Amino acid sequence: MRERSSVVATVGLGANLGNPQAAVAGAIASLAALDGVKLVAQSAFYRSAPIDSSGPDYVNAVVQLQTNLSAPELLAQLQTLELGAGRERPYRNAPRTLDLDLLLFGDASIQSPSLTVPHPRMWQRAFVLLPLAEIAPALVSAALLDSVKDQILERVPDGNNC
Ligand code: A4P
Ligand code: MG
Repeated sequence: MRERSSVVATVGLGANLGNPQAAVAGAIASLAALDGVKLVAQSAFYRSAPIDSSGPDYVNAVVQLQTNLSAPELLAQLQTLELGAGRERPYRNAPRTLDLDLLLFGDASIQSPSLTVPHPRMWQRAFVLLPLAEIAPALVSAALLDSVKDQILERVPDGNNC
């Protein structure tokens, strides 16, 4: 069988129920431990008020993974981790113990009933763009960052992200 080529996937993590920092830190460790996945970059953690949502403040981070999984395979792994963290979906944008979004999959453009990549709302959200700019500055222009400057984000101090 032909070896599957590897891709850099970008994943956004968020949580605002339970212990959000522990949930995000635990999810990063779980992603790094997946078969066929290598953690190649990890942003700091950022705290912000819910956008188009409700409940306690969110903790967000962005990671880059080198993977030979396909995009649907990686999405399935993300959803398994969400369920393992007690994720429930009572309504759209409900507060959550863990949200793992596949933001980018190499330079792929994917539109299927269960997967849209790039994630359609990522470019409007400071909680995605600031951490992404930290680990992949070439992907985030100054104009994009300027367009979300009214969304207040607090960087969680280093050493305090677990
Ligand atoms: N799906 C399609 N494309 C994707 C993708 N690229 N990544 C499908 C992940 N899933 C994708 O997802 C619903 C369905 O989307 C999945 O079954 C999958 O097949 P979901 O996570 O259950 O639903 P959701 O939470 O309504 O959607 P999503 O996309 O996670 O919501 P948003 O738009 O990202 O908003 N405020 C702050 N400060 N921080 C946050 O993290 N998050 C949200 C969630 C709102 N406000 C926030 C934050
Ligand atoms: Mg999601």
